[in-house]
Formats: sequence, C-alpha cells, structure tokens
Amino acid sequence: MSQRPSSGRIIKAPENFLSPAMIAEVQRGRRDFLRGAFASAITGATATVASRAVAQSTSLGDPNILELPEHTKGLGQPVAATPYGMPSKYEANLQRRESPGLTRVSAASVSFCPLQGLFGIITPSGLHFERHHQGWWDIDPTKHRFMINGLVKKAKVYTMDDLMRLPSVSRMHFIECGANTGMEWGNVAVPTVQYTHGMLSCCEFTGVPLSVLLEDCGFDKLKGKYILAEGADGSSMTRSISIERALDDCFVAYAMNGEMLRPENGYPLRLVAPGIQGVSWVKWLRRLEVGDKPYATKDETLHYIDLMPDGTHRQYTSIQECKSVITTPSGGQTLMDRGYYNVSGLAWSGRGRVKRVDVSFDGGRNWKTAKLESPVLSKCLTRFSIGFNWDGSPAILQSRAIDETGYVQPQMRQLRQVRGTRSIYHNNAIQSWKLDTNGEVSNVHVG
Ligand SMILES: Nc1nc2c(c(=O)[nH]1)N[C@H]1C(S)=C(S)[C@@H](COP(=O)(O)O)O[C@H]1N2
Ligand SMILES: [Mo]
Repeated sequence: MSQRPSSGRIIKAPENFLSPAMIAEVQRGRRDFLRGAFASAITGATATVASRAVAQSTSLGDPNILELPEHTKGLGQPVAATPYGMPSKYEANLQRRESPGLTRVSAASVSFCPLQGLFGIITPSGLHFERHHQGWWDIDPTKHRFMINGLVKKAKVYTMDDLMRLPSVSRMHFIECGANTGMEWGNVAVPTVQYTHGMLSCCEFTGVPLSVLLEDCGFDKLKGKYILAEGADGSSMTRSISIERALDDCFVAYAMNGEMLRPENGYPLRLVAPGIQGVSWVKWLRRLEVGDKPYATKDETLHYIDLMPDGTHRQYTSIQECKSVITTPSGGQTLMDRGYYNVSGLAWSGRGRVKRVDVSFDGGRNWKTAKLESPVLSKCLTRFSIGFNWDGSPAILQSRAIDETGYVQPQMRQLRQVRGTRSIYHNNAIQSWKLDTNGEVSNVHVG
C-alpha cells in the first residue's frame, strides 16, 4: 500500500490508498460479496489509522522551518519539462476509480470521480467521471461528421470545421448519471462519497446551441416534437429529447474546461443537455433526427427505467432532481482531533439554481443553513460550507438542498415510500455520514 500523506487534520478517504492489486482483487469478487469486498478494502486501508502519530509538528522547533530545503537553494525544473502540465506527484492518489463493488463487463465500464478530494465546483478534465457502454474512442476530428435529418427542410452534414465557425456559447453545467447513488436503493451502504456520488462532474462546456443548428436546417416547427441524438460508438446510444428542451439550453459541445473535449468524454463532439440525466449527453455525437414522437430506443425501454412498487415502470425520467452531499468530511475519512472543521459539500438541481442548503449534525433533528459559495448557477454544482466544532461526541451529518422551484431534497424513507426499493436510477435522497467518537466517518442509512 502506498504511503499515506499526512497533510491536514482529516485523513483522506481510503480509496486513495488502495493499490491496483487490491482493487483488482475485490473486483474479482461477486456482486453479492459487495459488502464484504468494501469492508475488506476499508479494513486494509485504515489499518494505518492506528498509527496516528503522523500528526504534524507545528512547534517553532519544527525542522521544516529551521532547515532550508533544497528548493530554496537549487535550480528548479525548466519549462520544457512540462509542455502539458500535470498534478504534483504528491497528489498521485487522487484518481477516478472503478468501484470495487461493481463487476466490470468488458469495455462497458464506469469510473467514479473523487469528489472527496475536489474543491470549488469545477471538475478537472482528467478526473471527470466516465461511463462507457462500449468503451471509448479517440476519433479523428477531420473525419468526424455530424448530420441533422428527419423533419427538416434540408438534411445537413457538418464537419467539425463547419461547426466551429458557428456562433457558440460557454456554460458551466453538472452532468450526473441517472444511476448515481443507485446502490443505496437497497441496504448497501457504499463506503465513500467517490462511490456513492462520484458519477457526477461539473465543467465549462463550449459549443453550438441546438436552436442555431435546428434553425439552420429549417426544422418543422409544427410537427417536430422530439429529437433523437445518436453516438458514433458501438453502443448504439440513442436518446430522445423534447424539442422544447432542445431549443431551450441544449448544445453540441466540442470543448470542456477551455480545451477540446477529452476522448473519454466524447471528443470531438458531445451533446450537453443541462439538468438531464447523463445518458442523454450523447458522446461522439454523429446525428440528430427531428421526429414527431419519442423514439422508445433500447436505452429508453430496457435500460434507464425504474420498477415501481405497483409493478409498472417509470420511463423517460430525464430531469435530475435537487440533491446534495457533504464531501468533507465523508465516508472513509477520519477526523484526527476535536475542534473546528469547515464542513463542505456540493448541491445541484436539474431544474435550476440551488436556493438553500441546510446541514444537520444530529441525523436530521436540527438543521442549520449553510453558506452557498459563489457562483450559484443554474443546473450547475453549487459548493456549500458550514463551520462545525466537534466536541468528540458521535454525530450524524446530513445535507438537504432546496432549489429555486421550492423542491426539497427528500429523506431516503420518503423516497422509498413513493418509489419502493427496486429502482436503480434517480436516487436523490439525503446522504447520512456517521461520525464516531474515534473520528471515523462512515456511510449509514438512518431512514
Ligand atoms: N455515445 C455514447 N454516449 C454516451 C454514453 C455511451 O456509452 N456512448 N454513455 C452515457 C452515459 S450512461 C453517461 S452517464 C454519460 C457519461 O458521460 P462521461 O463519460 O463524459 O462522464 O455519457 C452518456 N453518453
Ligand atoms: Mo449513465
């Protein structure tokens, strides 16, 4: 196992210390062994917590103050060493990771974003979560073509150069897979926020509004009710979006965080569908068809549907409802001593802006209003924070977000009353982290 960096008073989450061999080992286990797999992963990783003597010296006799280190005297690295900058080697454990509890099916895979290690609201491009139904490709942009057909006056094919001449917008939005937090529907308490909420990211995207493109092709304003978006990978990813939403704020993006998209995230072109579940953000986008009804494709009829308690299916659920989670401290982390902590987390709503976030330290009996950090943008992550003086007693930390429509994030119990327990998708329940007297933070279901 790699060295545990001793920085700050919160010991980092254990997944940052799992060796690839350990991850491979738990991945070999069956899904039924989920709890066991996670338990052993955690036990292994927290074994060193006992040696809390890592507490840093902050006295005036600290050799880190008294002895001049090499970097104050020698010559540093030349610019030529980093034509494309990379994170510090001391941050190498902050990675997107596959869940030890999910079985990987060939190239159809998920990597989770390490929310516990991020600040502010923007996800660094290299840590954006990934969900590929049939693996990812690095597509030659000079050969990529994008077509619009169906109920249009003139079907058109665009090259990337054609698209990049058109008027563009740059907007910050979150993307959340509909299956995010899906494991929690059952009685499985996934150990860390990377795996409970890590199919979530937020970036600035740049591209051409669908309103511009659909106008360019002369779409049928009377009969055109839906568009079908299609990807260029082998997964035949096709999703229907209503024309109102398409014209409202959807766009085809070629850039993310100021540079061209990363291959894993759909280079050279993807759909950005703000507020709508991740599956509709079709990557390697090659076609939009204008039609008069939703298309009922395989990813709208077999997948991305939820079994309700009465045996019917919830279908075409597109909006990601208001949700929040505390990321610091969160499951798997350990508070090293009593005293002040800045508790912080993320809130978002597919229906607009986050209006308020309340935080509870006693499992939902009492709530305090957290501070929202600017900017607070529509269909974008919002960072919240609140001070907490830990006196050493056990606590249950929760956050509850409210969006500008007045919608209040539900307790797990309230959500289960309506949706039952057989769903996979669209779990936006309040997350509870239990803080033990020994400082350890873990995922608990408190109803
Ligand atoms: N063409 C194509 N588009 C796709 C997918 C895919 O497998 N192929 N996966 C979808 C799913 S399920 C999600 S959650 C998002 C994930 O986007 P990301 O990998 O950039 O995070 O892309 C969506 N778009
Ligand atoms: Mo997804």
